[in-house]
Amino acid sequence: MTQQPRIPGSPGNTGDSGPQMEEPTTPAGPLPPAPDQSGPATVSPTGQETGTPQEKMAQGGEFLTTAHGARLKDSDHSLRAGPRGPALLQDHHFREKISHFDHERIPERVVHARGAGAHGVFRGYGTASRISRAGVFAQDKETEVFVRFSTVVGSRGSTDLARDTRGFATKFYTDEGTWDLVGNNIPVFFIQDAIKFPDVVHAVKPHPDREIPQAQSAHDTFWDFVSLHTEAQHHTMWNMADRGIPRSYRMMEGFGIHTFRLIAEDGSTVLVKFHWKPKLGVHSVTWEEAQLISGADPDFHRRDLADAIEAGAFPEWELGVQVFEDTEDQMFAGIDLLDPTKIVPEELVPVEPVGLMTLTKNTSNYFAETEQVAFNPNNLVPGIDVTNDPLLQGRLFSYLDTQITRLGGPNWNQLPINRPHADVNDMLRDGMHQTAVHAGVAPYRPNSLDGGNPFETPDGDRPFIDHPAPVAASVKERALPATFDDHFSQARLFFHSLSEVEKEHTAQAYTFELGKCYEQAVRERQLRALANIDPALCQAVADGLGMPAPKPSLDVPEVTPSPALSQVGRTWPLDGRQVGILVGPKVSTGEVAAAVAAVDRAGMVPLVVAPSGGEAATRLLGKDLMAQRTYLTARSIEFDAVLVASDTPPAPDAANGLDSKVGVPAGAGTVDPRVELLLGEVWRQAKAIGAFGAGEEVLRAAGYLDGAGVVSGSGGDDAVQQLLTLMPAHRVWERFPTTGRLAA
Ligand code: HDD
Repeated sequence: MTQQPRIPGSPGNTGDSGPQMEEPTTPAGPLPPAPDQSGPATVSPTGQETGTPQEKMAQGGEFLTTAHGARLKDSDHSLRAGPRGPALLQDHHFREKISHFDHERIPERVVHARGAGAHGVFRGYGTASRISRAGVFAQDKETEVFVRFSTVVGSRGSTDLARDTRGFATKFYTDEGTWDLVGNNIPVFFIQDAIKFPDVVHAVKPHPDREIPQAQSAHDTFWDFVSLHTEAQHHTMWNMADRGIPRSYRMMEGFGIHTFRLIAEDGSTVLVKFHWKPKLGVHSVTWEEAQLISGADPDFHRRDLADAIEAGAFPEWELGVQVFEDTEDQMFAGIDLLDPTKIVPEELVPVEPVGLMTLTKNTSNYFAETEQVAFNPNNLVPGIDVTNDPLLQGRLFSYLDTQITRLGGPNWNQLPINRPHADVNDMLRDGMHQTAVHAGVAPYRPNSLDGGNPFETPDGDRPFIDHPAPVAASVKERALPATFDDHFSQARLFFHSLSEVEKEHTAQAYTFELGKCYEQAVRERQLRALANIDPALCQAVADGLGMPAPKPSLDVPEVTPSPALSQVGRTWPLDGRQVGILVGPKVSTGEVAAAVAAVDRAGMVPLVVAPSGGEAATRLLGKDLMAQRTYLTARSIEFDAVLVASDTPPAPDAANGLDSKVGVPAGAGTVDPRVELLLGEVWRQAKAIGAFGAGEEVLRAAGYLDGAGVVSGSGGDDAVQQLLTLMPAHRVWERFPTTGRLAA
């Protein structure tokens, strides 16, 4: 595990300007992409690998040119009738430059507009080969993938840490065509029928009059919708729980949500639900952290993903399936497998691992890859098929349709990031942005003029087969089966599977969100829904809102909790976690070096935090250690644990501390106020805290030394070893206050 990535030549991230870089004077070609940033595979629509590495970068040569390749002498001055005269229409370079700029933006996605992507590889375990003929599952078969994680509600420039569902969309570039698994980090959806999708999206998006609030569900229209369409209660419960504010994309589960049908070599079928299990476990931030992050580092998840990949801490997920018999009624233990608002608890049907995905490469161009990638649940390969889930059926129309507006025409499959890595011979022709130069004269079949090409695939050559699933004789009607009617018992099951701390967080989230609603009728209606899910939860939220708790209008059923749904109680690997090491005037550099080495050995990232940066930090730490942060630039949100390695200056250095003296009475306290703020936040965020040497005095003076999850060591290495006993549980859970009202 290496340290935080740094721009070559920079002194670290302390905010200092560092050595001056010389301005290049000799013409040179464009820089190649960074080692982890080679472009996406470019395979032509006829399957040919196209382009030299330079062509793939779409830029070549050492000189600035126009778009048609004429070399340019001056790009800083427009052509004018004399230095004080008007601009001339004939200035082709000006017009081309400005006009292209005017058209640089494409419509952002109507949902999932904000995202981050990465390339990787999926390796099949061979365990699914008995149930699916899809080659991607074959033992040790490696398939390139591109994954895009996203929030749902916010615009492209919104914060990563909104309370929201996260998209988890994976494109498998298989030899047999592209397979897109377009899922979320929550295993259920708001609605049961795709026809309501525009309604739920209109409800959760900002209010149409003033376009407020951005990237939030804490407003009247959202709660109006979910309290009227009670099928949304289960998904909403997951959003209000800690799952709505993940610690990292690397620490989220993913779910295909719908039930899919897998078809084996012999034609037999099973029904499956797909699960992505992160190797690092499922973790969340606290609500306070989420709010701090949204101000201090709105790119938190995006940065975390890119930094981890660049540092070589490649994120991994195991793909697994819950397998069900493909029975006529498509039910399991009373759960309708076609209802996307229901899960099947893992304790009833275990998730069987079928392969491993590793993300190994950052994008080299955000627009070309992450923005232009187009996912489509229609992208299926032989051996994987859809079911009649009414939500999935509607998605099969929407995604294909949406790309035509978003990417400007029907040829979006030809964009490098969307090109299949299998041969394509599709008879689709022309249209906006056609980049293929198709040969032949007969794009129809059968034909005699192009030698009969393309031919239909015979059975032995692995065509896609629409499984001849029987269709029950019925009448045309706008209706869902009665088995979709129970909207509350699984929300209750989820709530009762949480630990007491997680339940408290969930109650607080409901209270916060409903507290942001202005309409009393909306709050009352949502409380009535909560009463049918769990009267104690309803009471806690009603108390928070200062409203009476309604009685349940339905029988509240007994449920058997599913421990797999809680994030508390297990331990997880620490790869890529960040440990802040605070140093001050009386620092022992040898012990700090030992702490840095111990954090590094544990696969984590040490970040040394010094009173100030530049030469002052070098004077303090010597040449072999580097300060990545100062007291001023450090913030609790980027640390998973903090180690206080020495004393801190008793009073802030005015030049560096800016307004940190405000509110601190003269002579008060012996701890630098910025360090006090940091420790206070880290404490409330229930993260492990450690100290050694004079650092213990800092913790004592700040009042934390004897607290839960606070350790001290005899030296740098020992203190890190102590931290390592706490960190695998992710948080010091006992630090969160509980009221006892939700304990049952
Ligand atoms: Fe969707 C994007 C996931 C229901 C219509 N959806 C989109 C993305 C994800 C999902 C992860 C972003 C893909 C990317 O990164 O580019 N959507 C889901 C899941 C659903 C779901 C897990 C339910 C199980 N979606 C859904 C329905 C409809 C849509 C019912 C319409 C009837 N979704 C879209 C869309 C988007 C989209 C409007 C926006 C941009 C895009 O497709 O490419 O077509």
